[in-house]
Amino acid sequence: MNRRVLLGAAILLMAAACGGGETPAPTLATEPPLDQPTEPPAQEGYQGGTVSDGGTISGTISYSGEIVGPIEVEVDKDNEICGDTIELSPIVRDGAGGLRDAVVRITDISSGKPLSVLGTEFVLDQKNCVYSPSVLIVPVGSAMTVLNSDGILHNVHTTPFDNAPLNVAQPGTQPEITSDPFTFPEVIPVSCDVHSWMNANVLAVDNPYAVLTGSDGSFILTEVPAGTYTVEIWHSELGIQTMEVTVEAGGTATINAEF
Ligand SMILES: [Cu+2]
Repeated sequence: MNRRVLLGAAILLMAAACGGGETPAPTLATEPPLDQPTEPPAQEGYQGGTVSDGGTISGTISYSGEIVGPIEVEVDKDNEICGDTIELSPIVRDGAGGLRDAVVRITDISSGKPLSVLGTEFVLDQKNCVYSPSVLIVPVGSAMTVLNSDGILHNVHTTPFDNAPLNVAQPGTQPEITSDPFTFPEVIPVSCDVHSWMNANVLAVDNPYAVLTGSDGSFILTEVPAGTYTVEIWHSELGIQTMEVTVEAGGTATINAEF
């Protein structure tokens, strides 16, 4: 190898080391460190705290349409636990028309009482091959515990859009499983792949102003900071109604809505 070739190779090596001829900027010891955040900025979300002079939203949700059912489903497996028939009542109301198991919730509130007022444990039980409760409200950040009180195989299957799905066999020997924590507010259907009639809904909510109507269709949301809000009324079979409600400090706003 002659001298000329060696020189050429040295120039090529230098060019490669310098990234094609660009000279890297020198790093000075006195240079201040770059102010780069190592964690993503805090997400904008609901702020829970003390509510002073809050108001109340209360009322009754009713249903005036036709009642379908109860629907009798013939049980074709696990009869010793599930029975021979299951009665499904998708819409339940009392004699005055009060609609049970509707969810009344504020959808656009950014601060108020803490999320923890919804509870600390959110449990869906499987008992005699029926989910209990049929509607479960869970705050985002919390998980759902699914119990198997039956001691037979169930397969818990959720079908969310935005949250992590759950699709897991729960044999009789496994009395309890836990979902991932919910991260987005949405309605999440739950079903069992073993027993086709088993259905429930989880309502993941991002604020604590969400409540199920009682057997007479009544509900109450307390400690609502004064303001104007969008209230959504959801029922698994009847859909959604929304309305605007203004709550005065210390006052009561009434919602009497009908499906
Ligand atoms: Cu099942």
